Amino acid sequence: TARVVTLGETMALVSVPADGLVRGPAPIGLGGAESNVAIGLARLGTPVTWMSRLGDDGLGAYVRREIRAEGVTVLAAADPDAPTGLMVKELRHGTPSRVRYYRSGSAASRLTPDDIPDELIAAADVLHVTGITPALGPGPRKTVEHAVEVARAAGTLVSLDVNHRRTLWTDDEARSVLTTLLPSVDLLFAGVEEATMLLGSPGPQRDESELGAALASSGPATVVIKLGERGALAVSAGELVRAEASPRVVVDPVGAGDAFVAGYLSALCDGGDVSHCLATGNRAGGQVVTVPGDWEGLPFAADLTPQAAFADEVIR
Ligand code: KDG
Repeated sequence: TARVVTLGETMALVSVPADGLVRGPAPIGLGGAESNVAIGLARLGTPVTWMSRLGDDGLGAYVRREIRAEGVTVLAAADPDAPTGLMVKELRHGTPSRVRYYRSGSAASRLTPDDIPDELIAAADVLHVTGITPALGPGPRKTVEHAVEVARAAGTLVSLDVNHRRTLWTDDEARSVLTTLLPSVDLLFAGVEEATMLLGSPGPQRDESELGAALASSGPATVVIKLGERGALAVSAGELVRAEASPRVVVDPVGAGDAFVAGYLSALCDGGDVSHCLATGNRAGGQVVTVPGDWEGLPFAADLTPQAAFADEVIR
């Protein structure tokens, strides 16, 4: 059985160069916050199931095959009436500058609670969801709310990554939906801007640890504030824990947050304390940004051993 279950939309991904013009043939890839986390967990040896809907089309078959190939259990109906979503990443000097979505009316935007077997959530240690899914439409939103309720009733830990996407919904919509979930969330991940958005403005000026503490008072036992290249902090049971990240050459920052969550959750499933979870998250996030792609650079367990941290020289 899966120790972690997650759900959300995964899209096919096309990357186009600096002038933004699509000229075939372009390589196709895939990405989705929750399947990125699932792939990260699988690579680190944590059994994980990803649930979704895909189109009954070539892109859907491709997405399904790739995620399965990474060792993730995939549970996703092939919808004959709606396509797999697509996103296009525009690159400047090889670095992503903008992501465009072609996902409205996609198969995953038609997710319903019936797509999600309750018993899988109840049997898992962790349910991980993100703020992207409820932004996709009323069905996905109900699906997240239902999954959280089932987890709650079964004693499965509920993990939520805010993952705010302003192209999908407004700050006000996000705040109203996500703050309703917060009392049922055990573990919350947010960036500084996302935390500020959730707390609502105008509000008092808060530093990053005050943001964590303020969100912790709305429900989650642990609030993790992701600080990018500066690492992360957690407010857990009233205690503040910080972990620095090591400097990295950033090639593609997209997916750093998902990698961080994968590292954190895998350490959590292994029984790690908050500071170990933060450190593992930082290391996973630091690895994924060094190569292009949302998830391709996610570490395997061997990459996170203390020896691997110093093995930067070329092996020949
Ligand atoms: O966190 C990275 C994700 O944003 C990316 O892989 C695509 O899920 C995605 C989204 O909705 O932006």
